[in-house]
Amino acid sequence: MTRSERLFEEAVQVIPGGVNSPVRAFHSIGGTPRFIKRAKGACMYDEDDNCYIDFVGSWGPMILGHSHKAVVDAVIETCQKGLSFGAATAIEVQMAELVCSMVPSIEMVRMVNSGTEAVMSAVRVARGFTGRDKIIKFTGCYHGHSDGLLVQAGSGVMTAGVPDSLGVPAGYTKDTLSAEYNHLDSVEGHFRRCGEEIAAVIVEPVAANMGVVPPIPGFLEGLRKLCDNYGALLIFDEVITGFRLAPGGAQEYYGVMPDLTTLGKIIGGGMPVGAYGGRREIMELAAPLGGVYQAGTLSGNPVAMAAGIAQLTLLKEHPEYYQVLNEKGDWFYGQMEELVRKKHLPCQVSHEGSLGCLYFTREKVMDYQSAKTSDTEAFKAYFNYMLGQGIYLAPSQFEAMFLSLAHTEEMLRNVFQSMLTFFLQKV
Ligand code: HOZ
Repeated sequence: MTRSERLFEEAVQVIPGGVNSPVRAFHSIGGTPRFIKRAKGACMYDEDDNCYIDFVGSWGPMILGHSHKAVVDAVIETCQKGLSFGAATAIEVQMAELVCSMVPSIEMVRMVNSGTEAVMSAVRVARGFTGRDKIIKFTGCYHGHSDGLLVQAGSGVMTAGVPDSLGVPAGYTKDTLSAEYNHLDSVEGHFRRCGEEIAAVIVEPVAANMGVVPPIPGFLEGLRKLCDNYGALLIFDEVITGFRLAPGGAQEYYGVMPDLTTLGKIIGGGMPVGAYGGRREIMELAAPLGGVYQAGTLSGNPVAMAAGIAQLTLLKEHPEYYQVLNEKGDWFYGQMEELVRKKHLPCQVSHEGSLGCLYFTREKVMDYQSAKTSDTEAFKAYFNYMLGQGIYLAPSQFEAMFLSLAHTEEMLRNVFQSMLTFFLQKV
């Protein structure tokens, strides 16, 4: 029995499903989750000392690679001064200034502890600002696990076998309207029916919780226009795209400005952080300035701020990193596309910048319905083969692959070789 197997046996006795977040339980791909002991650069090591090239990167934050020296040093130095004060600190001001200087539409920002919290708070501010209750979200987009947003969500909900979560009272979701990603007409329909009641549209600018689905040209622009026409706010959930596609996230990359932006783990460089920000007049509604209440003892925690500032500062000072990262993505996913085309594989490669997904379907993936045509059994075989080759992919068909600056060309060529071998053997 391996150490991971033994740990999992112990874990299931005391943690629901043996994990603290469902997707990592490996339910949809079978087998035992690997228990990770340490990571450096693009590599992770499990408790049995197996080494994996990691394409999860803590679900996004590891843009510089794991355990980057600047980030680790900043954390150690800050820890020595105290872990949490529950009082204002200079480092929070530094972080807020950094975020406002990088993300084009953010004039004011509030730190929280996770993406879930960021979205929950942004939606509350949007409702407070507009005096309206309804929000529109997209099927297959995931915005964390707050009650009102667990409606036809992506990520683990897509493989949990239930469309929505138990335990969410109907009253909490009655104001959540679902539309189809990349289908402006479905959004327009809601606005025509009840435009005066809609506070906000929330969207992942690149849907990255049903695999990876980039917006078709005109989709984000169309959302902006519809929101403007009906006096609703546009919220970009940039928990995955923020500081990844460009220094200013998807809004800079696509040139479409939201009213509010939510940010998550990336802003903490791997520490538990989230944030929401946007136009000054909207953000001034957050307590204590305005009447929208939101608070948290650990919000703006100095250690988390130090890690985030170290990573964001490097990204800001080196805009060329984005060229490197995005070119790496274009090359790597381009090679995969070429393989699929040449060998007539029953697959689609969907990607944007360093984010990508190999879907096991012949249908072009552009929304939830097409993503769901994937053969999850085929993905399961692929995942397990790759894991056996020392390649750690997200353990679900409906999650993204994340490249980092630490992935070398040699590593990517090896991954590509393993893919080739898998398809030659199995398909
Ligand atoms: N919600 C994450 C995937 N989109 C997974 C989080 C985790 O297991 O850490």
